[in-house]
Amino acid sequence: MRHFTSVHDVQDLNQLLKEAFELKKDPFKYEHLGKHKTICLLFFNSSLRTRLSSQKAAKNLGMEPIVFNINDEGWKIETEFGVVMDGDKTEHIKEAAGVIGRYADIIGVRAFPGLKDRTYDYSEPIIKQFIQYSGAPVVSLESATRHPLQSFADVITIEEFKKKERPKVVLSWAPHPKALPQSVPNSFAEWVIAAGYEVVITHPKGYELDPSFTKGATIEYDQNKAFEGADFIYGKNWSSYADYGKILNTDRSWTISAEKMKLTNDAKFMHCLPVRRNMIVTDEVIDSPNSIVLDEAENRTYSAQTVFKKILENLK
Ligand code: SN0
Repeated sequence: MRHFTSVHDVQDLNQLLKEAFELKKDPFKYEHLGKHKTICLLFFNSSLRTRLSSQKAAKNLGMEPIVFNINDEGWKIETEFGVVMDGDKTEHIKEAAGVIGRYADIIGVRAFPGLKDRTYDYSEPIIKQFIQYSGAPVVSLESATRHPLQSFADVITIEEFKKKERPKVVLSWAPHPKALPQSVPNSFAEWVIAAGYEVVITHPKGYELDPSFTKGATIEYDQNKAFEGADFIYGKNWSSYADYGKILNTDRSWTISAEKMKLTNDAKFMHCLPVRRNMIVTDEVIDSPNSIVLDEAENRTYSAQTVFKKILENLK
């Protein structure tokens, strides 16, 4: 593996899962692999789990992590080409990426979408420019359209908790006061489809995701019907893809409640976090024994560590 930006960078998902479980059992098995290697974790946006789990994963492999909140602490970065830089942007992404590539053996980048221009966001300018101009392997720490380390951790978690070979996994839209990216649901859909689960996506009309991420999933507009017999409920809000970046609905009848969970096959509740309590999910559900949100968060270390290990093995 050279870059990691989506499930398409994974040659063999079963093998990757095996390696993740090996690392979870014995996190320091490869503690010398990253000796004298540097990973730069670059954040254009906020983070809790991604930042901490990536640092921990890097340290478990013997790597030195440098964490840089570029928007708060760095020069303002210009990402457009051919512009006269006479405004507030000090440094071009071409030099910034090139410089970081001289310091780091691996670069992790988090850059959310602007949610204004769909074509621009879905062309993944930031992550692509880092790949092109840094000369280093690039790991997505959530890009405009995907959050692959989260989705990989989600699949690890489903594998740990599933009671049947092919569980029914339901991705449910839920209300939120802010316009959020489609990255987490896009990415979750493509990973759980690749894992071979029965995948159902439920959301109000107008919240259809880009169909290139959901091919192989069933779209069910009736949330109650979608929940019937589910083994896993994955709650998440996203803004509209069709009416790009817009909030079309804040209907709290979509909030994941104990009553809705009763329709399922004693399903586990999942969410990538951070989660807005009593908007996305009621206190009762997230505080119930069926909630596995902390297990998911714990597995972020092993999804990151597995990916960093694959990239390190490919460096030499
Ligand atoms: C991000 C998202 O993509 O939905 C990151 C999730 C890992 N979530 C948010 O930005 C939540 C913001 C909020 O105010 O609740």
